[in-house]
Amino acid sequence: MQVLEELAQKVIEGNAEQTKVSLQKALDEGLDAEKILTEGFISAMDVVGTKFKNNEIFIPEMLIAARAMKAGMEILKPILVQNDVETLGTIVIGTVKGDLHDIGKNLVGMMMEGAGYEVIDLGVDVPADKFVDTIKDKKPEALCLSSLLTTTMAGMKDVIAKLIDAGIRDTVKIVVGGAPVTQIYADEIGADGYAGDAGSGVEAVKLAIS
Ligand code: B1M
Repeated sequence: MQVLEELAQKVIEGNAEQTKVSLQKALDEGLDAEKILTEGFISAMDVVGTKFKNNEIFIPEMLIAARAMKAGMEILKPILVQNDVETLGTIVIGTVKGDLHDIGKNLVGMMMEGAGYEVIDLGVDVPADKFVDTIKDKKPEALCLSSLLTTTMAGMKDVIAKLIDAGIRDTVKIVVGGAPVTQIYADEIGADGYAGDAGSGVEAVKLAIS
């Protein structure tokens, strides 16, 4: 398990090159990709978040830690996403307007791909109108909305309101997630599902569209 602690430490330090070295060690030791993701990468970002909250580190350090995680995820992604299954349907995903956090959203997208969905990723800071236009154009089975800030969560409600205005709310299932989002909030804004992490994101989408 030492290698996962080492990996997490390299991410916390924001050392992308050493992150890749530690990741390779973990893979060479035969550790499971999902365990590496949870105990190496996600736990590191939790430490980074706590340090930021306690004013021990600031935005630049948070950013370089995120970059180190991304460098590692480029290697881990193909292993997490290995699948030969037929496409189960299309998912549109994005982080709502005003919010630049994309690590969690990217993980959810990867898990969806791994589960056999075609994923259209609209990126971060996505205006409600862009979600509406994409739903009209691509007609996906589900829309996954991500928000990491209490100040941007309301953007999810805006997307649902605009889909209602456009008369297409019932054509797509909406599943929401992100650190400040809860099942209670999802119910309050009229979403069809809520997921607290990337793995349950897949389950929540499957449940919503079944
Ligand atoms: Co920011 N940030 N950040 N940040 N950041 C948080 C979120 C924060 C909790 C840190 C803290 O104070 N402890 C705090 C938010 C407080 C709040 O509102 N409740 C915060 C803040 C305040 C800010 C700024 C406002 C700071 C400032 O400028 N003063 C600023 C906002 C910028 C903006 O968005 N407009 C800001 C900026 C940044 C960086 C750009 C530097 C960087 C993001 C880089 C990037 O994403 N490319 C950053 C980072 C890295 C973080 C922390 C440290 C890590 C986030 C992360 O990637 N976690 C974060 C603290 C934390 O979360 N521990 C923090 C790992 C990731 C795997 O988890 O994203 O939660 P998460 O995703 C999970 C689940 O939430 C869920 O599944 C994922 C995988 O399990 N999930 C979904 C997510 N989306 C889903 C969608 C679904 C389903 C599940 O759809 C179905």
